[in-house]
Amino acid sequence: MSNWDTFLTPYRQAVEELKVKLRGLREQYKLSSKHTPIEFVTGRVKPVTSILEKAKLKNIALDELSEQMQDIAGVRLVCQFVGDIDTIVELVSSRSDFEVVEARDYIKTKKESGYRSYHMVIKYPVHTIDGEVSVLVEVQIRTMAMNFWATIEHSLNYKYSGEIPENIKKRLQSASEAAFRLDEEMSMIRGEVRDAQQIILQNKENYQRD
Ligand code: 0O2
Repeated sequence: MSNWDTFLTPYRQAVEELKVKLRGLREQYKLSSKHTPIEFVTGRVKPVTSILEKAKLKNIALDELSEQMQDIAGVRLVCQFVGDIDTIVELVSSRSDFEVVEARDYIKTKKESGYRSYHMVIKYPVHTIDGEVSVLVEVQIRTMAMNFWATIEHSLNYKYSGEIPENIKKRLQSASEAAFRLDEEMSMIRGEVRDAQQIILQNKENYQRD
């Protein structure tokens, strides 16, 4: 096993455990008659090449990675409505199995790129054969519209190695505003959408029972 494998093992475990726990919340909401604020959950451990690139860019010494790089482990919670984000923030904040150490609200204050998302950094305890180790995990919470935008922008950043041409940057900023308006519009008809989803869910259950 390489040193990187040893270093990343608790991060991998944290991501796997958190995915199970957060998906469990979604299942509980689905079983109740309440609207689920969690549409889907994903998670990843940053690849070593990206860790090294970010460390270089941010001047982080390799022996300080665990304290200074907060997103080596990341989980993402994607929801339907902007209002769901507050519910998820409350759910995450009220847990006793980890501690929230920081929060960054890129929805109230979007990034220059047009990026919107709510980030929380948590200290998550992992039980290893050598005892308990706490690792930092970045929890990103965003709507499907914000996620669509961020995914496209991330691919373009990759394609242009972080140097997206000015005209495409402008388009992305205007697409970010369009995504924001879509979120606003959907929030206005949230009640209608929820009723429709409830009916669809009930019909599915009937279909399964027949
Ligand atoms: P990856 O591939 O997702 O791992 P910084 O990296 O300077 O923006 P910091 O302090 O590391 O800032 O933390 P922050 O702001 O919470 O951002 C970390 C992660 O948020 C990023 O990880 C992205 O996942 C996401 N993010 C932040 N800004 C943007 C943006 O403008 N566009 C998109 N698409 N995502 C963003 P990484 O390391 O960039 O990459």
